[in-house]
Amino acid sequence: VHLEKLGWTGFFASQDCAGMPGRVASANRERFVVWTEHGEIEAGVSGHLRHAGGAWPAVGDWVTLRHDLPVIERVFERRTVLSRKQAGRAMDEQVLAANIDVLFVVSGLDHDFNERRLERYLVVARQSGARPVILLNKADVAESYGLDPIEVVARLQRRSCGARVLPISALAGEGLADLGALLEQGETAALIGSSGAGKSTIVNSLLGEMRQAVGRVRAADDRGRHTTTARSLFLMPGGWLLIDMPGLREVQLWASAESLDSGFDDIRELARECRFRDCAHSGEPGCAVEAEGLDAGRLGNYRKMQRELDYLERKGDKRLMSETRARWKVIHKAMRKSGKEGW
Ligand SMILES: Nc1nc2c(ncn2[C@@H]2O[C@H](COP(=O)(O)OP(=O)(O)O)[C@@H](O)[C@H]2O)c(=O)[nH]1
Ligand SMILES: [Mg+2]
Ligand SMILES: [Zn+2]
Repeated sequence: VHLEKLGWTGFFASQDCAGMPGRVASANRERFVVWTEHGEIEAGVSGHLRHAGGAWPAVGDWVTLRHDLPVIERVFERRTVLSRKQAGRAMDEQVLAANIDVLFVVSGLDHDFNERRLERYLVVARQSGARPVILLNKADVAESYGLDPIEVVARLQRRSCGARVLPISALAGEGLADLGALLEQGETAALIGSSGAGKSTIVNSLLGEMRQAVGRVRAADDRGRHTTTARSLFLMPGGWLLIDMPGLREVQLWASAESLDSGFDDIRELARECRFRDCAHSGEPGCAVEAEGLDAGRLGNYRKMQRELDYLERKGDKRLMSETRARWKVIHKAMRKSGKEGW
C-alpha cells in the first residue's frame, strides 16, 4: 500500500523522521495496529515514548516504528485532534482520534434523538479542526418516533453554522452515496455518536460487507448494546478512510471558548446588542438574547457548556489549556488559507 492512500501528505513528510512511518489503525491501551507500506503490524510503544511524556498514539495518528522491532518510537505532529476531557475528576485531555478531515456526528432519528447532545458534539468537532457533518440516521423509522426528518433537517441546518445536515438510513443504504463526495482521496473521516446510533452499520453499508459487529437492539428498552471494543480504521472503496469509534457515554468538553462560540452564531449575534458586554444572558437588564425569546433549551445548553469551559479554565492545567488554544488558532489559520472555513 502506498502511504498516500492511507492519508500521508507533505505535512507529515516534512517532519523529520527516522524509522518506518505508519498509521495507527486501532489503539487499545498499550497495543496498536499500525498500517505501513509493508502491511499491518501489531506494535507496542518504546520505553522512550513512554517516559518522554509526549503524545500517546491514538487511532489516526502517524507514527514511526523501529525497523528491527514492532515498537512505536514517535508520534508525528497532528494536523487535527479530536479530544474530550477525561471522564471523572481528572483535568486531562483524552485524544479520541487524530488527523481527521471530516467528522460525521451520528444521531438516530429515534428515541435517542437529542439536539442538546448534537450541539455538544458540534463543539467537540469544531475544536478538532475537522469539518463537521451531522448524519441523522434511521430516517426510515423517524415517523414512528414522532420526528419529521425534513423538518428536523431544516431546523438543525438553520442552527448548525454551516455544518451539513444529511438524513440517511444506513440499514436501507439511503443517502450513503453522498458521504464519499464530501471527502477527497486520501482524506479521513470519523464517526462519532452514542452507542446504538448506527455507526457500525454505516461502515458496513459503505464497505458492502459485514466487517463491524453491529449491536442488537434489545426489545425491552430499545437501547443499542455496546458492542464496539476497539476503534478501527477502514479503507473505503472511494479511496478515503473511515474511523469507527466506540459509542461515548459522556462527552465532557476539552475546548476553547472560541470553539463553543463558533457553533452558536445566533446567540453571539444577539449578544452584541446586550447592554453589558459580559452579559451571561440570565436575567441581566437589557439582555438582547433573552428578549429575542431564543429556544430556552439551546440557550440553556450554551450556558451550561460555557460554565463547563470556565471551570476547565480555572481548574485545568494551564499549560495544556494554552496548548489547546494555540492549536485551535493554528488549525483555523490553516483552514482560512485553504478556503475550507465554509463549514
Ligand atoms: N431502522 C434502522 N435501524 C438501524 C439503522 N442503522 C442502524 N440501525 C440499527 O441500530 C442498532 C445499532 O447499530 P450499530 O451500527 O451497532 O450502532 P453503533 O453502536 O453506533 O455502532 C442495530 O440494531 C442496527 O441494525 C437504520 O438506518 N435504520
Ligand atoms: Mg459500533
Ligand atoms: Zn445577554
